[in-house]
Amino acid sequence: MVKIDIIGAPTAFGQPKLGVSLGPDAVRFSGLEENLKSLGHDVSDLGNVYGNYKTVYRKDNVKDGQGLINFDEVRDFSEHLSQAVDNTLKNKRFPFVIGGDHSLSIGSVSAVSHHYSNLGVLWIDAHGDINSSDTSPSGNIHGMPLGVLLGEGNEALVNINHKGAKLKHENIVLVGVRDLDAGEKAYIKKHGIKCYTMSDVARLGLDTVITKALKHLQECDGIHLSLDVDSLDPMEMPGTGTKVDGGIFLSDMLLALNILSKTEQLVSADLVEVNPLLDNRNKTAVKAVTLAEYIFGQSQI
Ligand code: Z70
Ligand code: MN
Ligand code: MN
Ligand code: MN
Repeated sequence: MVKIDIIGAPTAFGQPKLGVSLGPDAVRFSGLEENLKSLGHDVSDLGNVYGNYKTVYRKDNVKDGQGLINFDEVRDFSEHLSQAVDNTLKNKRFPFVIGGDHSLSIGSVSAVSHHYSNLGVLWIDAHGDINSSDTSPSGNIHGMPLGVLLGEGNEALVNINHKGAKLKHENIVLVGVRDLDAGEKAYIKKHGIKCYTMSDVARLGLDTVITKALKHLQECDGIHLSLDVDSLDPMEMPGTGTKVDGGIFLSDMLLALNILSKTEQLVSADLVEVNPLLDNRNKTAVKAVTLAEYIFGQSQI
């Protein structure tokens, strides 16, 4: 039995497409809380986190001096989310953060890293999200959370929740990536970051990849899962902002999550980038709930 706090993080400030701020409710309306409860977990839905701004999106996406889009809003939202995640961990509960765009992981992981001195992160995504304000070609902060958490680029983002870098390069594993920018490739190589691309997944199988990833993180005192639904194939998950063909299929992902759910190290998770306005009859949110069930130990028998 896991004591789970569902935390809605409806931020869309990290990217330009409208609709991802509706993700948490689409996932709720697809049965998230009820289904996790029926698996025997103690589940509490804390509702959505909001920052000091009147909305969680902008129609005009404004670049600041450093080329960061909606910087003030992302910083503000990240600080608020990190406080919510901090509280959940203080209460000895599992923060399960539902997005919202992937910039939210700046707030969630910053808080988790304050409670675990050697935190590992399993980042399952079509993208690396390891740009910084220095390397980003777009200025979209949802392409930068790992860079920020590693202490790169804009200092105010790096210092969210508490000062300094939150993660060690050797404590990150990327899985399912198939769309990396040139700067991201160079950064991954330079720092020797463990990265299982989609080709690795195709060759080895996702179950083997996850087993290897867990072995890589075995010394960590906690593991945070950050699961971007665009890691799955667009045929499975049409309701997301940056679709990349050649992704993971649901059956393979469920097997991998089933393996992951068995480790005692898993302490927190994000499920991000569900965009109901881009979806086909809410099927992405419905599958997101299935992913959630498997993260918390659902199996097929
Ligand atoms: C690109 C950038 C990205 C998610 C797109 C794309 C990043 N590397 N991340 N969709 N989830 O703009 O930095
Ligand atoms: Mn992402
Ligand atoms: Mn803290
Ligand atoms: Mn992505």
